[in-house]
Amino acid sequence: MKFAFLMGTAGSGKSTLVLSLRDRISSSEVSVATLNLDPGVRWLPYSPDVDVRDYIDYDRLVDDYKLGPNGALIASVDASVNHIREMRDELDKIGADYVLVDTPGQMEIFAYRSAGRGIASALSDGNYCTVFLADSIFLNRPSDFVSILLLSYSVQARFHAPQINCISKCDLLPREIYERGRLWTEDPEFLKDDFMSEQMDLHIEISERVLDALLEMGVLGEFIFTSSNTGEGLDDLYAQMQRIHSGGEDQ
Ligand SMILES: Nc1nc2c(ncn2[C@@H]2O[C@H](COP(=O)(O)OP(=O)(O)O)[C@@H](O)[C@H]2O)c(=O)[nH]1
Ligand SMILES: [Mg+2]
Repeated sequence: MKFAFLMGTAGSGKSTLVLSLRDRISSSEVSVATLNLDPGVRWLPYSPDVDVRDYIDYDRLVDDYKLGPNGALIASVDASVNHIREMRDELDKIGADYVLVDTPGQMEIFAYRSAGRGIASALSDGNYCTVFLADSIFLNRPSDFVSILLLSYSVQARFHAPQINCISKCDLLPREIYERGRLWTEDPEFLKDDFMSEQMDLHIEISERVLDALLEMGVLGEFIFTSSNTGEGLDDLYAQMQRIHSGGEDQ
């Protein structure tokens, strides 16, 4: 069983991608299970095969401990560590080839708490990759894109797992921004030029060295442009998952 943990800022399209990717890669040869790890979510676009909400009662935590929404989410994610075995048993019964894991809407609650990485490695026996979704709104300005590169790197640094980076919801991008984003992701020099001119316009100097360091570390790497609406990039995303998990084979 191979796991892919989807992560990204709130609204970046994680839950929707779980649905569209599952539908794209399930076939007679490849079985896919879905796991929801967002204890506070009210509605999901798919019906998860395994659901942390069966083990954690978010509303009760709010009532019993008089917690606000964020406090209750943090307590819920921490408490889900106690149910890893049961969730894994459920997944073993299903016996899917791939498990697509949906994480809490606000990524910091999973990505930046040690419970997140603990859950990922214990559930999967270390057999997992992370899929980072950079919302396409981050292509509007070069500095927005550099900030999402930093976020992508910080997820990679926390999880130490192979990571696939995507620009999500790319169907929403005007053609011009889409094309410019492609140039940025394919050739760092374009990104650097646009970023430096923006910094000059804004009269601020963060930067050249920060961007150079990111580029040197290879953070830019490959970005797959994906859309759950049109299906763009989903085959590429699956191909990457296969490469990571088993050298290109399905099983
Ligand atoms: N146009 C477009 N909208 C999307 C896409 N993926 C998700 N959305 C919408 O973006 C919003 C947030 O998506 P959701 O999957 O809940 O994001 P999450 O918070 O990361 O799980 C919802 O209204 C989705 O319908 C996409 O590929 N294209
Ligand atoms: Mg979600």
